[in-house]
Amino acid sequence: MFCYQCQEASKGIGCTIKGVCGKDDVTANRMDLLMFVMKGIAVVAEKLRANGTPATTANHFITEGLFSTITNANFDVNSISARVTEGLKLRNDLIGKAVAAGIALPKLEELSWNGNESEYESKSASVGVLRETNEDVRSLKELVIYGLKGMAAYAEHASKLGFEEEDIYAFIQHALAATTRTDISADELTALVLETGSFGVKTMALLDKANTTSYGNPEVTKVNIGVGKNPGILISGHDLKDMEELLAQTEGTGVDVYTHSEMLPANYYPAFKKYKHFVGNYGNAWWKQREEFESFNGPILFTTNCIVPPLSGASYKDKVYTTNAAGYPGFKHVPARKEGGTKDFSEIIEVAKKCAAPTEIEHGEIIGGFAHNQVMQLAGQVVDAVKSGAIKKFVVMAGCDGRMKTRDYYSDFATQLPKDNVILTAGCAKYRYNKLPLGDINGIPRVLDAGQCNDSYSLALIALKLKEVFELQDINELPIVYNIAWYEQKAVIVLLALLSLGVKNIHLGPTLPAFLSPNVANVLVENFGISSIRTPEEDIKEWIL
Ligand code: FSO
Ligand code: SF4
Repeated sequence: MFCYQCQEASKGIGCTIKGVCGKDDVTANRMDLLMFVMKGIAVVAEKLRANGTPATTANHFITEGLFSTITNANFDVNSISARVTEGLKLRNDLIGKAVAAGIALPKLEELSWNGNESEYESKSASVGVLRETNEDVRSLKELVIYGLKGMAAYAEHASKLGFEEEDIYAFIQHALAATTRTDISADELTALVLETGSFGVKTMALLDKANTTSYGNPEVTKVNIGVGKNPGILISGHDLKDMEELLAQTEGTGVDVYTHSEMLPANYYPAFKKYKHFVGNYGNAWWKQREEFESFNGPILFTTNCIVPPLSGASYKDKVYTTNAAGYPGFKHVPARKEGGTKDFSEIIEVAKKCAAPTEIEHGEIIGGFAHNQVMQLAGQVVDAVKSGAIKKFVVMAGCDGRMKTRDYYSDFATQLPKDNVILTAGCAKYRYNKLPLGDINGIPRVLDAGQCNDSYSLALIALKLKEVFELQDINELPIVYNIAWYEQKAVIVLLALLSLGVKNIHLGPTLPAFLSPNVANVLVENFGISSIRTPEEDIKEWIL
């Protein structure tokens, strides 16, 4: 195996024996093969679309397939193999259609290879990331692919709510197909990276529309972090449709619902707040799950990543369920909803009824719900605070949390920030400082949480609004510092989206991606001013004071 797609890539180079995330080599290789098959599908789908006969079956196959290869989403080699088998069949069907329509197809192994399951392992060895021998081309191609993975995840969430845009699917397939080209230049690939960012903005906007149309605009909310007396179900991940159906199906059953990690922002939506048995949020970011799932006592539902493999003696491991693209060997998988139907969570509810109520691990409330609509309502107050000098700077600290000790930087940075600075956050990065007593500025909390990582879109809208109010020419003239923490590929699309909006001088940590070759990293430094982080003291001194 060779994988270097996330921030925890071994030694800052890549995982080669087993993933730091827990992914074994066979599963990693199978994912490489799935990528290879999906690239073939993308090549044919693009040709069919250009011929006026879009292959709609490819749309979801590719977005779900990409999602299943995101860090920490799926550890189940059987489910990845099943996708490979289904993908080969789909590709061959599409090739048949293209041939029948007289469409010329390129000569590519991605289109010609047909193996059965016993050959998957041997084939996967030759189709991984290192197949591209030029380090810079590989870096640019993988940067595009990781952006597409994040984009696909967001497109999937939107589609679950009935919101889809054909041009997003078309772009994903076009870009994936472009990575099979051996004649593509570094300049073309660089342009494709930026275009990926633009489509990232479009996809996040679509998901924002899907979420707010379906569940209302997030509003300022105090979220309970303590527990009630009933048994509960803990729901994690990012899929709000699953949240909706779980809340509806648990109502009146005596089973409460709690969010974990990235599902916390579900507490901010009016449509979910109405449920009395929706008690609040339990615990912290994804990487604390081994201890927090133990004390939760009830079953857990993963709607997406980030899964941490349970320890062999974990008491909760028989009570974990996955759904959508997520999977783990031994965890039960809740099947997709049938057209027009709902998912069936009855088994999880029955398991919960037999469990003890959660053990309280903390008490109190955290505040959130500062997505664009809510912040626009407070715009007058915010603008006055900036004009009076009460707020000197905004620091965007969006992105991911992770288990590495180096991420203590973010808590220290937040603690040491001058008191006239406001943190704008989104994603699970917030858990590094959302429970610190950072106070407020004239009633405006010093940590404004917009929501999930995809709600970084809200932060971009807020920045654009401020630019308009202050009549600035350039978004970079605003008193905003970007200090983004990344972990997996959704953060990659958030980063590319910000770059495509013209945001410069983003600080990225805790380390720069292993998949950036020195030359590609240089391009990002020279053209966009991207830099890494140092110590909180040094960074605050240079960026803020
Ligand atoms: Fe975090 Fe995991 Fe949302 Fe990611 S829970 S790390 S960027 O999946 O997607 O912020
Ligand atoms: Fe390693 Fe990250 Fe890949 Fe897992 S996803 S194998 S930790 S680089």
